[in-house]
Amino acid sequence: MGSKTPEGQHQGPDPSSGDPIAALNPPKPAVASGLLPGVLEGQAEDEDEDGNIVHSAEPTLTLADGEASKANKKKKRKGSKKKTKPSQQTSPPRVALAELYPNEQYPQGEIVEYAERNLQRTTTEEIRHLSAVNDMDDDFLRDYRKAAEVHRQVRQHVQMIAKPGISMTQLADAIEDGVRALTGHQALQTGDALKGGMGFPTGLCLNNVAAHWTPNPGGKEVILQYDDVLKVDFGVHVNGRIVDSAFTVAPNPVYENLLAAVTAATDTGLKEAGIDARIAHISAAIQEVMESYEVELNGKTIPVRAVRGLSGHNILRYKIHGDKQVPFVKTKTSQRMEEGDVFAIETFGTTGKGHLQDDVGVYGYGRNEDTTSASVNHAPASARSLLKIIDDNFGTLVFSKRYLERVGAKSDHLGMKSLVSSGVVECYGPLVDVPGSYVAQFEHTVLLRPNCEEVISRGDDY
Ligand SMILES: [Co+2]
Repeated sequence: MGSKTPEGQHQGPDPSSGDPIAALNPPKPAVASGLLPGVLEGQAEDEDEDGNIVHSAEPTLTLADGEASKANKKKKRKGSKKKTKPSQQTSPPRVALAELYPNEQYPQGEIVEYAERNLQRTTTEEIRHLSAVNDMDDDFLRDYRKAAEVHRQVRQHVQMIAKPGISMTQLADAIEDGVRALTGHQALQTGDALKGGMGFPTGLCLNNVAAHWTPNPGGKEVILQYDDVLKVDFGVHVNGRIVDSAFTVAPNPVYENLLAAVTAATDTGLKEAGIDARIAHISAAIQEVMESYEVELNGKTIPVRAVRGLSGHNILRYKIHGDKQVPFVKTKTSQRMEEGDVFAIETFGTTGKGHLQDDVGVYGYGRNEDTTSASVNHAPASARSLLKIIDDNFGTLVFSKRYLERVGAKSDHLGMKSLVSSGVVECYGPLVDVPGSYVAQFEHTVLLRPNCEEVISRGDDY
């Protein structure tokens, strides 16, 4: 989910806020986030011939029609340690990850070594100490890796069914049903959605709609066409650890260069990310790569532009947008990435103007954590009851009308207007480039661990 770039203001939480939710993201010194690189206690990891760490046994995919699976093609581990053989994922995906990985050793993401300047942070003693003081421990990595594996397994299915003729509601259902089954949280009982499941409203944005569109209950059905460019942006969270990752589907190969531009731009952002990395430098590098591409559409050569008005962002616990932003265009900022940060590195490229406008419609709602329930003491009863539903089920997670209906509230709840106008709840709407333009997006979540960067959402697909 892209972070809307604020105009001339610094966006971020107020660390002095007395809200209980803020206690989940305590201000921390710029120190450690994770564990030692390599083998964690009790964790089975293998190395291939080149010394690279490879994934633990991956579950194979069982297709309903009995077709052979491609999911285990890159299995190359030479196991000597005893492991429980995981059972198989189904298509559509419905087997909970807890069942596939009974020992909770979820595959790690792509490990990227830092440049030399960080090599001094290597004594295990020091790292153990830093990990301990930082609320980022075994549980943190386990939850993040689980959420990432759910994302990979669900998107594998989505990529299979995202063909011309499918509706946006069918795609959203496929994503949301898959994520809920695999995290093991159906989000039907009060509070269950806070334990695991959707990290934010499922984004399904077509063509010039860059971000923040989702099918709403009762809305007009939208069908994927051969010439469409569809951004699929969804989040999975486990205990508030949100994986934010997106890809673009374009059935017509004429958009190949547009997709190549955003893939290369996002990979550049990931490569440049690191402890102490200057965000201004990363943004400039992203823009340079993105704008070196051009697309030919209807015999016309169109330069790919990096989109303004959206940014990559850091992610906090239960909070998709933290206080740091990574624009896709050269920007003056002295902000740096820090050890322990989690970043969503995403880029958007367009054949249009690159400047986004707000469009009508609702993508989702999110609790403003700087306000307390006291701010609605004088609000209508309907607003107060809705706020209780929101706090009990979503906390500071951004949610859609579909998610609200799932917990039994009306999607056009009477109290919502009052909560939005009083600033207790923020409302997010679609962001669009000029009509006739095409926007593409790729996005990964990366953990800046003490000794390495872990691109947690990396898969065989992207
Ligand atoms: Co995002």
